[in-house]
Amino acid sequence: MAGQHDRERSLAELYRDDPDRADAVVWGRRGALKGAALVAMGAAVGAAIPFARHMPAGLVPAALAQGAGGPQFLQMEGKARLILQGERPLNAETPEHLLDDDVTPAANFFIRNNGSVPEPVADPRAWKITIDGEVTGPLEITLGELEQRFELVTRRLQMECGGNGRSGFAPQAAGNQWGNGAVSNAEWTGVRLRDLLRAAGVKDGARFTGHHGADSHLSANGPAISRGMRIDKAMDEDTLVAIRMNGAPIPQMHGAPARLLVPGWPGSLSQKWFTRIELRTAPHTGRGMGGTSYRVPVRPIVPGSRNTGADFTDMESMPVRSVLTSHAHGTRLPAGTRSLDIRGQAWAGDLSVSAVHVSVDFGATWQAMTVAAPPNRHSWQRWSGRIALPSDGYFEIWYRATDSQGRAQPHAASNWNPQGYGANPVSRAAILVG
Ligand SMILES: Nc1nc2c(c(=O)[nH]1)N[C@H]1C(S)=C(S)[C@@H](COP(=O)(O)O)O[C@H]1N2
Ligand SMILES: [Mo]
Repeated sequence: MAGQHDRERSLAELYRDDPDRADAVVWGRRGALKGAALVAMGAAVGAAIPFARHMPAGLVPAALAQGAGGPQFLQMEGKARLILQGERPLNAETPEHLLDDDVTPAANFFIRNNGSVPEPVADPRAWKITIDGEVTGPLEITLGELEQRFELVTRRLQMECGGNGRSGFAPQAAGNQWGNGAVSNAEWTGVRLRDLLRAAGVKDGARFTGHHGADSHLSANGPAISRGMRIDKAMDEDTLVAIRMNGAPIPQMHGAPARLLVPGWPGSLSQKWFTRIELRTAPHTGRGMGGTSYRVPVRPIVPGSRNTGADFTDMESMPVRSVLTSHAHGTRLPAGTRSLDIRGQAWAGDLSVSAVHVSVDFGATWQAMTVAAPPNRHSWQRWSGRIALPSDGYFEIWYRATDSQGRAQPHAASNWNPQGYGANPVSRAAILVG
């Protein structure tokens, strides 16, 4: 007879390899975790589950929800232990607990490439940027001239991949399976894009931008990515042509010597190795525009269905989201720990964050955290608070932010789309006491 121990271990393995099946095995059709199933689940997560009575039917414990084999980590000089999402092109995500700094250090900054990273240039000051299209006087300017001619401003700006949170979608959407960590909040120094555009003379017919960079697609066939946006966003005072990150030259991986920084909108607009911006009367047609790229349904579609994206709309301001940074997912705390000071960051695209709530009883009750004001618009905001843990055992910290228009993170990712944009469900971190 297989011992209880074997059964427990195989359940943990089953959760790792096939969470859906494991779930069916544990939950059956009864919809409540009781008796032997509760014991097995407790063993699989490594502790008793004090709030099991509140655990929603079918919930895969956060402790077991990781994909087969667990994550792989990036090993790169100058970089922290980021979660590797892909090597060609190179993509890496920041674990939430490495987003604890108010200003994201270069080492902890996530990496998102659509092509190959260009070689560094010998003389950054000679790097040229072109402004053309619907302007009265096309401009070509070196970074040396740019610094002389225009006011430099410094801002803390959140930059988040349009696909951040994608792993929250069921069924799985195409692309890197980001958790919440394709986000950063560095201190950027640069020239306001609008100052540059005005210097070139914005024509009345200019409605959209098109962005260009120096990197090429892995196929060596054209640019890696070339996106554009409505001109209003280009004229926002926080949209920068950045030349410094955290007071230092921008690292090569992050777009040296100059990049666009379009805070609060999909990170793909923040062109790295930035060489040219064109103003246009019609939406840009570069790589990453149209179809289902960086576009979301206006009317929800059936999850998993095919769609050409013809009726979709370009993703603009990113939805509200929060990260827990004080405790890594899977943290073990000493037996007898009954209260815990926790903290994290929250942001909401062009909006600000009005509240963050936390639950440790699978959403039965929620507690408001303290949310700090942002140092400037488009910066993320620190949240913090103290939670009570009534006993030893397995807990999940659930955290949920609400934006300044009253929209909270939903319990499940909504508005499914083929390329997986805009998933911002309530997040969960597993905590073991004892
Ligand atoms: N030239 C260029 N710019 C780019 C990209 C790219 O592949 N090439 N990726 C975009 C995407 S999708 C994101 S999310 C951000 C990521 O910036 P990071 O790698 O500095 O974190 O850069 C954007 N700018
Ligand atoms: Mo992105």
